[in-house]
Amino acid sequence: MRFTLKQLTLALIGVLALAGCSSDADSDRFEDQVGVQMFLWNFNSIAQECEYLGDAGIDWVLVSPPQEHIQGEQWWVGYQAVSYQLESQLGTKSEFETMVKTCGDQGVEIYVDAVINHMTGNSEGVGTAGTEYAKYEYGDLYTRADFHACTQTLDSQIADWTSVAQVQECELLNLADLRTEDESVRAKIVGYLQSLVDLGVTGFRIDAAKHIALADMEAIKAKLPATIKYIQEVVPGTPGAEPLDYLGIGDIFGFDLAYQLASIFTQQVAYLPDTSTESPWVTPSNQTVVMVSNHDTERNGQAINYSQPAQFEAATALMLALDYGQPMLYSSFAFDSYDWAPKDENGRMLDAKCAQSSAIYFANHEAGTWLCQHRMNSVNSMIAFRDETSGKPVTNPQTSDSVLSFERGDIGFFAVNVTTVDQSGVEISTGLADGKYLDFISGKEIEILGGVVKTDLVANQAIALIRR
Ligand code: LAG
Ligand code: CA
Repeated sequence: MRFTLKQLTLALIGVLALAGCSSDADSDRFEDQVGVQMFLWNFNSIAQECEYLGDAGIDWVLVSPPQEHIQGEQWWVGYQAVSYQLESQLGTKSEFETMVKTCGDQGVEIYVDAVINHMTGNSEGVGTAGTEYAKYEYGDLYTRADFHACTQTLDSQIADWTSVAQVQECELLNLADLRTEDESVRAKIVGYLQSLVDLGVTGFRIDAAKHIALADMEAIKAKLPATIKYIQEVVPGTPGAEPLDYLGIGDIFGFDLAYQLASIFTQQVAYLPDTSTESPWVTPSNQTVVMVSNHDTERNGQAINYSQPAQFEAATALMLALDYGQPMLYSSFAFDSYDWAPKDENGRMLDAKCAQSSAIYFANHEAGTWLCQHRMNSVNSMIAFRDETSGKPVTNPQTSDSVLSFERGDIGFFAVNVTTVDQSGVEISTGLADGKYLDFISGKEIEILGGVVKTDLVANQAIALIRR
């Protein structure tokens, strides 16, 4: 991440200078980068938002699937690929190119959500670029022989999620499953990914990565530039295809932390998230992209979503305060049913816009509202706190019934009220030196006296202190 004058002004109204802000623009630490998933933001809207994102210290944006897909009013049509032409509900190829360039000028890189495990579940239709298709038949691109004929289950669907063979060769959600073991299929996938690299894309989210055999991922990766980054979506639960198994390819999404954050803030129990790598799905910090939620978990109840704005903001602050993984923020729209998305009559996503102050929009839950969670008040200041405390370990974790706190080396202190009940006169003992500290979130000064931090913490409030 990087600091600009504007960011500092935005985040801390100039007071950061007093705290001795240091720039770490050259930092190579994986944990120092911060991304944001701009779920279904169209390319024009992302391009416009990139100045804000760059100023906020955000390093990359994950864009939703940009390739041709089935038509429909549902949000998920993008996950049913029809061809690899860049013509989608998010915009055209030229709009995509403009976005990559505009964002690049602001120091913001583009990651693409790559749908390469499967094509459509839909039986037939016309794609968003005009390609006529039937399930297993996609013009010149793929025909029946390019898809798995899964023999393990009667209906060709994945039934046993503990069977790697089924998970990788049978159909996920009835979606035509590509024979990624075939050279010809691999070549087409490589061609698609390379075309995006040629347009300036930095990396990929590999959609449904655990449904692609490791050997196939390896072969695809081997044909692409070594500099490309991969963040693989490997949902825990299939022995033999767990997150840890895919580390040789690249990075992994940290679902586990999202689940722990949900449990902390919905059950209102303060504990320090366990990020040790002793379980088969908790991956090492320097290869794990962590999040509070993504587009699936915000709909399936496994993670906190915008319907609990205070918890969502506090969980985001906690994620940024920890030193585990590379955070990916999440930004989305309000919805009133699973399938629904804000589109025009042609099935294109409507432009996304943020209010001057994000908090206004975030409080408005009318379906179609762009929530702009990436503009939450505490995000910029927590990115600044993360920068300040880069490389300093989490130490002295403490919990009471309602408050989790810890220190970051000898300079930072973080505390959050995980409950919806205001707490006044909270006292937390600390090993940090006595003196005046700046709360990056509120911009107010807090004094540590006699080794004790004393503060009020209203419902879900966090403080992030740095010595002045
Ligand atoms: C993913 N990661 O592995 C995406 O994060 C997830 O959002 C995708 O599902 C899934 N894998 C396939 O790429 C999404 C929706 C599904 C939707 C699917 C295909 O969550 O609800 O399925 O995209 O568009 C829909 C219907 C299903 C139906 C299927 C095929 O909901 O009932 O079986 O389409 O017709
Ligand atoms: Ca597969």
